[in-house]
Amino acid sequence: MQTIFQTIKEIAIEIDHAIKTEDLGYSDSSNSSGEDQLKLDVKSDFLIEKAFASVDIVKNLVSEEKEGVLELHENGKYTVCYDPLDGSSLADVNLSVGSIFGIYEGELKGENLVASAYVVYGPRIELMIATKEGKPLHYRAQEGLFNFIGEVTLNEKGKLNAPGGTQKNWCDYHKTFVDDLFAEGYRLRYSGGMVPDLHQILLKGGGIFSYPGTSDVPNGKLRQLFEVIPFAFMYEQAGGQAVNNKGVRLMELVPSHPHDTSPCFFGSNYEIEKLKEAYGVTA
Ligand code: AHM
Ligand code: MG
Repeated sequence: MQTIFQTIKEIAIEIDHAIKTEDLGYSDSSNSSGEDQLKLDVKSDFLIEKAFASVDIVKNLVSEEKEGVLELHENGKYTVCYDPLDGSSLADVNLSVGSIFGIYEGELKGENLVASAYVVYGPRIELMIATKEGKPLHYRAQEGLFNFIGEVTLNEKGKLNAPGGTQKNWCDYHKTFVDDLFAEGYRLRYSGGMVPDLHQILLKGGGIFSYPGTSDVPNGKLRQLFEVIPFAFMYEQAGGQAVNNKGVRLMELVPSHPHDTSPCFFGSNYEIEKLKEAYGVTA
């Protein structure tokens, strides 16, 4: 597993360099979710595939930017599911973007995720790694090397509210839930990049990030294998919770297709319990 983390560190430095130096425009292709791909999406995907091609323990790759499963090493043990450049449409306005990695052993479902990691490309490059051994580990790059900053723990309750999805298509009880948080004094923090938004909540001690199902997109936008499950694991290891609109742990998701999405809510305990009450799904 350490080989995979080391590879992610090397990938992070390369993608960061591409973001800082390459063309920010669109390519002439679209991905499996029907979204136009930026040249940087394609380049980041290429860099990740190239890097894992020499890591024998990686059996398969599943990418947000590829249709199916790519077999790398027949005798490998793990499948790495990744979003090469999440929030890439924010690169041209110079906001932070990220890469997300879920490492699975066996069938691709939440309970088979064994580790996750994400990289934030901001003013600095940061990396968070979570395994079953304990709290997420936070690193920051300096001159190409990743220095360990510390373990990350969520407080029971935070102050930040990151409400995603098109507001006019929210259901009434979701709108009431979001309004109630603001009435309690929560502050809005939503950049449009789930990596920096969820990273901020983790490092500032807590709050909630939501991307609900809406009337136009009932299963939400965020993809289970590359986005939802890796961050659900990260939040649970930090002492928080991550659930869907039924109050079910996102770690219990079983996608039927690599690009399946799910409504998702990640936060510290107070906010997620409040969410379950608002959605009428308290056990
Ligand atoms: P992407 O993988 O195509 O970049 O989309 C995922 C991103 C998330 O980072 C972010 O939370 C969400 O899309 C923002 O969507 P919206 O513009 O609907 O708020
Ligand atoms: Mg994404």
